Amino acid sequence: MKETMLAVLKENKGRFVSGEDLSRMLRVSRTAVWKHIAGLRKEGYEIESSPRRGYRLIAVPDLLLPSEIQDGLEARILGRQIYHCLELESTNKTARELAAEGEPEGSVVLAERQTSGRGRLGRVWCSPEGGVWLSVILRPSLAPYKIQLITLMAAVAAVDATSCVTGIIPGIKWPNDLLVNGKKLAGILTEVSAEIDRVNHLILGIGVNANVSPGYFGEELRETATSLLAETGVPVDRACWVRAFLSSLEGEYLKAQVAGFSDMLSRWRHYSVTLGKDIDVKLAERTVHGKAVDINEEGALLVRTESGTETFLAGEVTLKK
Ligand code: BT5
Repeated sequence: MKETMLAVLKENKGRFVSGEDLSRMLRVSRTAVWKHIAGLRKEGYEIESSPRRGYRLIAVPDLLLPSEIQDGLEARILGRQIYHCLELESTNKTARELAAEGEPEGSVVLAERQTSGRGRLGRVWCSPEGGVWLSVILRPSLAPYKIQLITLMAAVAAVDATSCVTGIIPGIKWPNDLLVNGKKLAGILTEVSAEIDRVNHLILGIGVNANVSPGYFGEELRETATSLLAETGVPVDRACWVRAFLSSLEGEYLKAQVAGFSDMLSRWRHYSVTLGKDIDVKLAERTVHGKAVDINEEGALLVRTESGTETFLAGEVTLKK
């Protein structure tokens, strides 16, 4: 009901809609209209009311509210259900809990800030207000050794979303970073619950420094991180970014189910800033130096070293100058 009322107010943006018209259109009492208006105001919508003329929408809040994302969302499975919180420890953690309770594929968890955002290997992910901190629950019929492909797919979708909203085309650093001018704009964390031969569910988490002010980053990140705000000089429409991301991700996901991942992998290669470069791959027990030559059909990185070509499914890549 609240969503329908919001849609009516949006259609009439700038114009008053009388309480009587709203109650007639929505088939509810005037008191109910008033209550829903109060609910929308509580969410941050600025709505002017006039005793004679009714209600008019002045401004929508700068929050990633489900109603804002779903308005114009082209994806049908991803984002069908969206959970939004002002603050969470980690959207991946919440999504994991939901998935374990049987939450269907496609549900999305968003937070305005995370108090315990995580990167790979338990590293801290800095998640202040202004970013996009998002997790999607997927239930792909995929062998566990292929889940890296979902990380690569998310990176391609994030490039699509960023170029659609800002015109900037980030580079993808294998396996999970989006870079702009050599600095990290976004990171992806894919976590999986699996049996030996099949995936139960997968949590695809992505963090994008959308409108994070460059001054926010502490000393450690100042040299290595960037944001869309820093790169463009203007705040971006975060809801629009999320819509574009979910639509592109769903497109790639459905395409892969029918035709496999080869098209996505070609797109990944096109945006890669890793292939063709001299790199170090840091593993728990050693660091390998060589030239990144390709990725294989499982998303693993092929590196030509002095002693032959090695294949890496995980690892920390440093690009050499
Ligand atoms: C990643 O890990 O890049 C994965 C980040 C995933 C974050 C999302 S946000 C939504 C969801 N919920 C979560 O709790 N996580 C996911 P990794 O490759 O391990 O990189 C981590 C490193 O990036 C850190 O050690 C820092 O050096 C750096 N870093 C931390 N915060 C950053 C930020 N906001 N921007 C750029 N770099 C950052």
